[in-house]
Amino acid sequence: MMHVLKGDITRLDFDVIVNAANEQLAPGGGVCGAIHQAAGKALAAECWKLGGCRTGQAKMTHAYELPCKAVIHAVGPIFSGSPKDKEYLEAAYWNSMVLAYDFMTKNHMDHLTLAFPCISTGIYGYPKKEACQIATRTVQRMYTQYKATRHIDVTFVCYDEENYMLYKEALHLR
Ligand code: AR6
Repeated sequence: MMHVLKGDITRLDFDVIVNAANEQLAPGGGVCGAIHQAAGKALAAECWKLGGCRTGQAKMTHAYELPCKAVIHAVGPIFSGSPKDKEYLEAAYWNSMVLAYDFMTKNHMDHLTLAFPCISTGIYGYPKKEACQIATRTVQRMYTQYKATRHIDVTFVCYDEENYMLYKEALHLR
């Protein structure tokens, strides 16, 4: 199932939250800055050891002082207008789901709650409507293709009203 929530992703006691990270996995601004701030300095230290993450890829860390169990750092594209943008944004969502599924399997969980921010739609400038379509379609494609991932409950956590309205519409919640 896919859900939508308006608010601050760092406050959620979900199993796993996703961070809209950069290729250096450095604590930046936006949701990334908020996640690092709430997790404490140990998160940046672990991220630093991972040696970066390419656009479209994702890596998992501990959650430290955050209320969730783990964090997936997914790097979305910096919007440029090239067809590659869509490919990279899809990959960021897809690869995050793969990691979440691995986490669920490794920890013998039969159900997992996963929260996504609206990756790339802030500092990276991705048009929000297109990004919302890509995010919801990619998760739906994952559910259809890999039936096992149905046990991952995905919540899109929107910080701004525009994204919140877009996701409600995309998920037919209005
Ligand atoms: N909870 C949920 N969503 C949030 C929060 C929050 N606490 N704060 C902001 N957002 P952005 P990007 C929303 O800029 O575009 C960072 O410096 C925000 O409204 O955080 O992928 C990284 O280190 C927007 O809709 O991420 C990278 O360098 C969404 O999160 C770069 O920015 C994403 O906005 C990544 O840029």
